Amino acid sequence: MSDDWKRLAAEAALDEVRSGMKIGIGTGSTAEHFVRALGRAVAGGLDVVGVPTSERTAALARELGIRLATLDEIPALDLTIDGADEIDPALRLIKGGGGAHLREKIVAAASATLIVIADHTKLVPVLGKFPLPIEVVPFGLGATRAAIEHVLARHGLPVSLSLRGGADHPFVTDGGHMILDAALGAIPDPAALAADLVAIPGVVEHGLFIGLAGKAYVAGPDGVRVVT
Ligand code: ABF
Repeated sequence: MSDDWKRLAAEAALDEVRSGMKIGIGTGSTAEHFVRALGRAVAGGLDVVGVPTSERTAALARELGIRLATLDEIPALDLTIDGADEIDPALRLIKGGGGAHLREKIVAAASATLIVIADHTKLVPVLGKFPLPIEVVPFGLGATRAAIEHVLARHGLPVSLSLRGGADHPFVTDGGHMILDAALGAIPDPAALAADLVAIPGVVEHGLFIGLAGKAYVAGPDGVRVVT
């Protein structure tokens, strides 16, 4: 069911795309539905150029004949369409469950707007049930981890970090970094936490997306609704 809702949301968001647009293309299973719908539209004559947010998305888009470019070639995009792990009522997001949030955030920030596609289970009153991904440089991991723990404690949040993939086989992002997932439960002040995390030298990015999403297409048992 959830996958059908993801597909419905992704297909509805295709309405936002017009010929001539430069669009960021997200990562994850919902975004994959969007890439497939976009591929069909391109085969039918829609003329767009896409900037992918991961190697995985790039490979699928290429296979489907979607014209791709980099942010070096096109530094400003009309919109980005991407999934999310959690969406709060202010359209603040947690992303990065798929490990692509660094590129996703760079591409979203280079876009006039970010449009989120999701099934309704992603809507939450307060962010934080989904573990917050924090992307870190492998060098100095122990010190960076301690600094993150210090910030979490200062915010009155649980100090519970786990290295994605485990110490023996850590998950490595497209950027060659590692991810610490923070099980927080609830994040009462996402903006303050975001600012403090990104100020730690070994932290490359975190999965809090604040002030980036302008709209969400959310699908559930009652169909697709647009949340603004
Ligand atoms: C990407 O894919 C991520 O930022 C987010 O972590 C994830 C959502 O996954 P899915 O669409 O597979 O539920 O958008």
